[in-house]
Amino acid sequence: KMTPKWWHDAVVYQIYPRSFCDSNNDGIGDLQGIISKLDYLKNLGVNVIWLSPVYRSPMDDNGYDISDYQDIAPEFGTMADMQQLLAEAKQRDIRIIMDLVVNHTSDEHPWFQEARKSKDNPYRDYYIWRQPKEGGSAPDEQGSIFGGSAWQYDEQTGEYYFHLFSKKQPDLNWENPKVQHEVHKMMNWWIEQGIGGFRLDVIDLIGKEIDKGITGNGPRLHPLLQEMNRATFGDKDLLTVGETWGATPEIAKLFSNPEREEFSMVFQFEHITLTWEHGDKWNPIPLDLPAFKKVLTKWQVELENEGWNSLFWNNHDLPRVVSKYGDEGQYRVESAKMLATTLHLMKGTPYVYQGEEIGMTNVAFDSIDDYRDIETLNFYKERTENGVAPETMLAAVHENSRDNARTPMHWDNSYNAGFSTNQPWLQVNPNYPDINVAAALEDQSSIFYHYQKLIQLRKSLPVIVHGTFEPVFEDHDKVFAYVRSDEQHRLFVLNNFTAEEVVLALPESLRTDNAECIIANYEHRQQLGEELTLKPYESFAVLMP
Ligand code: TEU
Ligand code: CA
Repeated sequence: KMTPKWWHDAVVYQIYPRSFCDSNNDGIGDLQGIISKLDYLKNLGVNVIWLSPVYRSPMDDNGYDISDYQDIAPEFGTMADMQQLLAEAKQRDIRIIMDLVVNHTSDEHPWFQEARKSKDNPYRDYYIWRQPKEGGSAPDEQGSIFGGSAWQYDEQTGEYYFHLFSKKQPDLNWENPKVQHEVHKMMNWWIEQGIGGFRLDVIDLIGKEIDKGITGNGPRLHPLLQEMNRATFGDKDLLTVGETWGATPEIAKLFSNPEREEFSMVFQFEHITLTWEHGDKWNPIPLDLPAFKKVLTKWQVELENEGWNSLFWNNHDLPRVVSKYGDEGQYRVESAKMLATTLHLMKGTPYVYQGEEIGMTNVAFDSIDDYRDIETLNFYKERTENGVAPETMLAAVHENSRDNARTPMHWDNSYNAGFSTNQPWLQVNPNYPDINVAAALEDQSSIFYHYQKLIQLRKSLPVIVHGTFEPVFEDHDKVFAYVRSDEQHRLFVLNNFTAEEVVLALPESLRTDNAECIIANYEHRQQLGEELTLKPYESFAVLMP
């Protein structure tokens, strides 16, 4: 059995600072904006905030390109604002997790500015340089995740540097012990500021061995992480969550098995990429529910005693969950609640992405010019130049662009959704008059209160946190159902993932006349007979007597 940790029953709320709340009306969300909404988050019930990057940055990738790890971007505020945020959050028992982006820095980071000066500069080996091939072309065919080559030629010294993301995000050379020490020192500095942990950006890329063509899950990865753990957060009781696109359950155990002393947990993306044809997000395909259930079940079962799951449907890189797996039209409220219940009652630590708790939806701007995300813009250009029809590409953008998640948060029905009185950096979703926090707070049956309830239940019912997970109706193509059990309770969770009524024959073991319904999105159920008819997107959880 696993030693209980504070983050086992925590619920994390992700803030994308640029889009959360703009306190000084320059069109960009900021730290004072976040401080002004802490009471709102307290009311929701979350006890951890994952803050997407707020460090000094030229913002080529909205802060995932850091030019000073120990300072705050002026558009977000100052270090004093950051200290105030930490203190005000602490008063409300909310911990702050910093986003640690150390696979790469900005090309405007002083390390890179030095490194590019000359081949014998002391910082040269902080990054990855290779000579051109004969004739001057890039050292190899490795592509960037944001499109084009992963190699950028640098005039000054006549060599190429390596970047898995934009050319303004050169990869750090983790084979260099100096890089390791600098990063550890910086992490310890943040720990001293009183943070609650780290979310480690694309951390499974730091063990790369590019000359062998290895980027993800390289042979040097786990030794590096164990060293990081020892040198920084290991004895500090912090929450650490690695972003690991390449993780299988086996790999996730390497990261999160407590005995190995690496991370608390990782984000895995296997359920996410099921709607990408051959792993290509610009070729979206419909959700295959049986496959989706199989993946989620596999992760629940396999990490049972040797790891810990993080539970999430969306984040700042992904489309809005209600648009993706639910119904953003007629059944928006029902389906958003169903998805919340499905996620929060599984075993693991749930993450709520800003706006998810009010059922915010994807956005569909008519013109590519209204998009801001570097990945979206790069791929739109690349694919349309290579013959994909602009309409086809725009449809894919509507489906999967990262900007779906990044439109400003809807606070109320005033101009720009109460986010800013000025033109926001990215336009608001035009549906804000209907979908906003003020409206949700006034309606006792809103999605917001459903999330609030789920978060409360996690604090009061240990079976949600530690109970075993057992799938039921495993082969059903419309419902996702499971039973969570511990010595005290048996919790049956049933979710209709479709807009259709579903008639189910319940096995004997799941029938009862007096179930205790703990949450539902239609009427509470007390009797579960032989046959059950579920309404569109109906979802409920009952404690069996
Ligand atoms: O994301 C990692 C990453 O690989 C994503 O860019 C992902 O591949 C893409 O969105 C899906 O198509 C992390 C951050 O979450 C992201 O915001 C950053 O842009 C990226 O790293 C670089 O730091
Ligand atoms: Ca601002």
